[in-house]
Amino acid sequence: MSYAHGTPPEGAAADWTIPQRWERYSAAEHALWDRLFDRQAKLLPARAAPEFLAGLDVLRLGDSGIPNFDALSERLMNATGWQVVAVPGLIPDDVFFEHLANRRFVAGNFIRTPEQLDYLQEPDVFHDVFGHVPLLANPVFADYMQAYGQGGQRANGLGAIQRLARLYWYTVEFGLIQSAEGLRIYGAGIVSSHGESIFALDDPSPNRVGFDLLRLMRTRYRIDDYQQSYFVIDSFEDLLRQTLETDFAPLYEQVAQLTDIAPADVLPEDRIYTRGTQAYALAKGVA
Ligand code: HBI
Ligand code: FE
Repeated sequence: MSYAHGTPPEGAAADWTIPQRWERYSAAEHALWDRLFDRQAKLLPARAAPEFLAGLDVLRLGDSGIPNFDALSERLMNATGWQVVAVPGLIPDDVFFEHLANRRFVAGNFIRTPEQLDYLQEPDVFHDVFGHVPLLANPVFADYMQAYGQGGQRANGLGAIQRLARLYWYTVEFGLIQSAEGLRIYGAGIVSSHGESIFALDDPSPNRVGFDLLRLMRTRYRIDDYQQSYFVIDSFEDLLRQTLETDFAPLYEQVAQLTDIAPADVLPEDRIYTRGTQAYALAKGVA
């Protein structure tokens, strides 16, 4: 269910949280988590950022079954002072930002059906917990997420949420990072997707472009298929430093004066890792 506007649904608190009700998951739902987990666990050691893999270990996400948010929050609290709280689905932007600004990550408490193994429209517990929570055990990324929440609260007052949302999309959801072993994935939308975990690193179709905040905030994104461009950060320290040092208000004004960039476009000034063929997107008739 989607709750983009309005008041919290029946049974939810004023901040839109609900009890996880861990005891209500069926054996089949726990087994589906295990199946999704095992599939990604095989793929990710050679592909995901070392910081993500370390988070899986520290938080013991490999233990069988859908994680209990209370036990998970205790480990996460010890690592970086973050918690995981349950919500029924998408929540309003201002409520979402308020949680992040206070180091609370909101996670859907439901799990996809077996028919939705590879694609779903609303973030479920596997996307939210497996995809997002491991990096919250990393102190630098943990600070970045809080800074994003605080930035969201300011963007709200400046009418700039759509611009700032692009930063979340191209880093937190679909980011790539340079590592000693070459390019690695860290975005939650990639690491929680079997297909995109391969596509984002290995497919010749998408562009892979060096992170540039102004350029990124001009770039539209697609929500219905694999990305046509990915942005590569040098390190989480660099990402955090840039977002803390940048004064976003003038940046939003600058972006407003410039044209949007289409998801597949490459600019002369881009720092290009891969110039994509866009063959995948072209075959689907979208590029
Ligand atoms: N709600 N549950 C949930 N999860 C999100 O990722 C989310 C949301 N509401 C709003 C929102 N994201 C956006 O504001 C940001 O991605 C920018
Ligand atoms: Fe997400």
